[in-house]
Amino acid sequence: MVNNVEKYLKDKILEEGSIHITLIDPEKVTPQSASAVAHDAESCGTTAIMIGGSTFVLTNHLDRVIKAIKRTVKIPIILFPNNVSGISRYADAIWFMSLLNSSDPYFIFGAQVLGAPLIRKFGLEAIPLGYIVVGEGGAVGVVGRVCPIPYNKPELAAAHALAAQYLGMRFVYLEAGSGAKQPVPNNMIKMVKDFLSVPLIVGGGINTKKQVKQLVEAGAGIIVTGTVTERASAKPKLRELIGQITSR
Ligand code: 1GP
Repeated sequence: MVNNVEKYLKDKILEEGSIHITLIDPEKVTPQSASAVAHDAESCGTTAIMIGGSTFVLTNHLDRVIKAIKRTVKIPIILFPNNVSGISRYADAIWFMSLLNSSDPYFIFGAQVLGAPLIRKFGLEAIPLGYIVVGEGGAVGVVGRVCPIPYNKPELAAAHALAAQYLGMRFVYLEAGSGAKQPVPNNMIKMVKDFLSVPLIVGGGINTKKQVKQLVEAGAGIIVTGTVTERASAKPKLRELIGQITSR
């Protein structure tokens, strides 16, 4: 078990330059299939497992999925909640995230107020994260009532990211939306990274080794992939994408 997940992630980024995290959507898995994916991902060199999706999941099911993963892997499990219902006592940590470009205060600070006492009660490690949606935004764009940052406005992404850092958030996540046609553009990553001293997480629509290479070169500290794990033949793809990071 990892005691301090934030330190573990930051140490890994320092050691390896960039790392990979596997995202599992609890709504799309059974406890058995989730632990199989987590096992494959761990064996390919992923650094942690994130658990979250954009729609509603029953707490009972979420708990069972996390417990099954926990029995299978040693790497930490970090909640990536879309709402208070995405909190489980069985995880190791939670991204304590604010959807910075939502037009609804609930997703910026409301859900956080409701969730904070629960996080304390469960003894979860809370890691503050500024979450920014760019481009189409996919389901999170709709559910989170986002005012998305256009792909051709990297300076707006950089301003949001810098504001997150000045507010004390210790990670920034640029999200293109799960299954996005295009990942976050490389020039946007570069500009955001130039502004930031905290680690930059990038996710959404990442499918190829070439994309991973370019995103890492542009400055992504953490690459998140989710949809690729939902395919029947996920392991070779995971090996290919994670291998692009670990083999550098
Ligand atoms: C979504 O960024 C993540 O929150 C992962 O996106 O499912 O497209 O890999 P994909």
